[in-house]
Amino acid sequence: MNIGLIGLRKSGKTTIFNALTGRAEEVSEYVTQKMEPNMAVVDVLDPRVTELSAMYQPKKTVYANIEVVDFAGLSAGAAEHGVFSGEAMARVKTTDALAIVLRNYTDPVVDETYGTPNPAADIESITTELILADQIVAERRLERIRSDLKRGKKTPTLAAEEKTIERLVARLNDGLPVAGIELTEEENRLISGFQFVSAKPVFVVLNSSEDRYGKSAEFIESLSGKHDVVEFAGKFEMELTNIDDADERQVFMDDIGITESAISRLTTFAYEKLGYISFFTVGSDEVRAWTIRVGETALDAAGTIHSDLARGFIRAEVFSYEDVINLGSEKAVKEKGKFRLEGKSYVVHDGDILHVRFSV
Ligand SMILES: Nc1nc2c(ncn2[C@@H]2O[C@H](COP(=O)(O)OP(=O)(O)OP(=O)(O)O)[C@@H](O)[C@H]2O)c(=O)[nH]1
Ligand SMILES: [Mg+2]
Repeated sequence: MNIGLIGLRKSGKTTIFNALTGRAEEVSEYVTQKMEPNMAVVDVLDPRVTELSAMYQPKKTVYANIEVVDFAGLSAGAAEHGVFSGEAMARVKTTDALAIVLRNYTDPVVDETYGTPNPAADIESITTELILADQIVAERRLERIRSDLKRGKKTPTLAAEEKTIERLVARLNDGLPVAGIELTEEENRLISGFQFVSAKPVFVVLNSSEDRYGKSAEFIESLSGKHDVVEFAGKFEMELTNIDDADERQVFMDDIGITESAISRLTTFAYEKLGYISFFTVGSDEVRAWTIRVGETALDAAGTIHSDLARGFIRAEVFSYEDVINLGSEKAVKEKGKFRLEGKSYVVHDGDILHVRFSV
């Protein structure tokens, strides 16, 4: 999974990035020139993988991972000049979801330039920028199509694309994101090349100062039905990453009511809200976690491991993490009749352990 942190300037994206990844990228209250995004890959330290690894004693244990990308800050009015620079835009397109970081801290220097924190106004302005950016792309495309049609280049595909883009433009004009529009498979294919930014799943990261942390129930409530919100005390949590001792870290966290590390809160939140689950493969060589979407099948899971496994898929042997832990061994799982053979269309559950039989 790949999550992009975006937001207005100085919302605290890099601070959050450091809190999540343990990196030490430069954070500054002053305008920075750096345009290229920071990137880091972080293991998802799923305790189930640790347990399975203790049971199977494999040569290698591989956790799932999340890639976090920290983009340069946007300014209001950015859409006109392109919300993201060329390189950043290419990166944005490869993200699975965008986390919109909102500033909920005061700082004398930052406040002087950007005003006192106003997360409600900021979410509006970011959302508007993303929609505007897509509107510009869609309208340009529409003009192009129309001029091609006029010049007699009429093909059924082009005519179909015109219709689809017209619908998108209408929706964007209404201030609504591409995400949420109902499109047929064919329509989706027609527009997939544009990779509209407002088509991406988004959620909000509220970046609160220590003294504001946990006190934004009203604001979070006001976004309900529109955006899911996860709150971080960015600066505080970034500083926590400098403390090596876990118990000591916990003391600080308890102090302001933080239950788990930033990365584990983000991970849990992202899996749940974006609809991801984990399945595992186990053996003496390797115990490994894989990430797929809710509703994906044994065949999709096989393809996630390797395209050969999907191509030559015969059956999947399936049992659950819970069963193997509760019963103590794979042998016991078999004896209790909890070991199943499933076909291609089996919908994989969170915590399933899969062994794919295949032949190519
Ligand atoms: N008090 C307080 N200061 C914060 C917090 N988060 C960030 N800051 C400060 O705000 C300034 C900007 O933080 P950055 O993380 O660099 O913000 P950014 O969004 O990455 O900024 P750009 O990339 O330039 O848009 C720094 O001086 C941080 O120390 C916070 O939660 N509390
Ligand atoms: Mg930054």
